[in-house]
Amino acid sequence: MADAHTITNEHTRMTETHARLAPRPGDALIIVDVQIDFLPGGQLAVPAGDEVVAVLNQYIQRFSAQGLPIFATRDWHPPNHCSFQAQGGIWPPHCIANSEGAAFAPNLQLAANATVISKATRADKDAYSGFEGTDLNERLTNAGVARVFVGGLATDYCVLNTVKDALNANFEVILLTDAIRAVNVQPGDGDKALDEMRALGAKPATLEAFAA
Ligand code: VGL
Ligand code: ZN
Repeated sequence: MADAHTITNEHTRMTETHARLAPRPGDALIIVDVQIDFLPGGQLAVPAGDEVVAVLNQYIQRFSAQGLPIFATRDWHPPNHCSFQAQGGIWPPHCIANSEGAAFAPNLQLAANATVISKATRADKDAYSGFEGTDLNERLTNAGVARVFVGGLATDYCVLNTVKDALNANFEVILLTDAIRAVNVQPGDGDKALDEMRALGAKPATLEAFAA
């Protein structure tokens, strides 16, 4: 029947898709700001932000198993940071360096070999991107990375800006859409950020594309 042929083609196409997305040398995982203050109950809670953790743990497993580099950025502010309302900023105090709220989500299974990148550490400057004011670009380049897989919090701020900087630095970007959540200060901000990242060349993918 005609179906057999269709199934064969479909199978071939699926296999190719999986092969294309299987992590390989030159890939790195970037986990953005999965910190207690951004989870429900935290100082700047991202709705359903906790849902990214289990998914990210699966990506971490894949990358670790293949010995591929993993980077975890963290928002790491001084107590008088300019982004806080008391200093005229728009945010409640959050992710104060060394505070409990600044710690990574306790159930995030960060591999021992993960590299932590602290950002927005200066009182007078905010930095939504993991590349801004850090050595992330240099570290990726030194590790021979060409393609980055990005997930974490929040879609409309730190994920968006990290992805834009990665693309500007000529990394290929796979956006892990099942491992991001938005703050949505304005309704639709998360969807707008997704559209913008796609338009700039980030390629969306989910765990399904990684199935063995
Ligand atoms: C973030 C707001 C303020 C983020 C950081 O990680 O997305 N959002 N600081
Ligand atoms: Zn912040």
